[in-house]
Amino acid sequence: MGIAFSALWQRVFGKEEMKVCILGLDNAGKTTLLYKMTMNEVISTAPTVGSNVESFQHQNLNILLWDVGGQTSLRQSWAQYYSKARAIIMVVDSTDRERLPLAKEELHKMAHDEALAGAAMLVMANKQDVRGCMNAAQISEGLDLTSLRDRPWHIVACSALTGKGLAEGLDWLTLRLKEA
Ligand code: G3D
Repeated sequence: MGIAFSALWQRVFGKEEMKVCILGLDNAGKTTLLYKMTMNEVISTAPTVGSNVESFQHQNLNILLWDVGGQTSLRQSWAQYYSKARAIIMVVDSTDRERLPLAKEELHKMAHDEALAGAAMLVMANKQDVRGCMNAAQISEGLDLTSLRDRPWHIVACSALTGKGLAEGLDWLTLRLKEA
């Protein structure tokens, strides 16, 4: 399973140097997803970017892993790290009904950030292995994804633990990045 993801990931992003943002509220499963998708072949490059931002290198990719929620005053100084990112992977904890409105707020802040204009947005409705979690349609509605009109977006139901949905998400990104 891991090897397949690593190959897929390489197919998605090709050989050129590229920036990708993985963001979401704390505990959404970003780190687990990152390691699953890259088969642990990821190097932490700049742990001092900020208390809730981590930077990784995987093959030709610069990956910024970012806990969003609050800290608006610091956002400005992070723009240099994420400007010109080609893809945004927003990870949502499908069991966290209470903080879905906060996730929505953060997603739309990113969507309106000029530094990320045009970047493809993949929403990963994570933790689908947990009984009683929200499904992708409920999360899509809660995040008001249909209001995103200036960029391609897609939502997948996934589980970083089982690997379900990861290939589908990466396949979608492959197509979008080829089109761009
Ligand atoms: P973050 O990087 O977004 O903050 P983490 O989130 O990747 O650290 O994950 C937070 C917790 O959620 C971890 O549990 C992790 O194992 C769990 N998690 C991540 N993805 C999934 C998933 O798909 N399903 C389930 N059931 N749990 C998941 P701990 O207990 O280590 O805090």
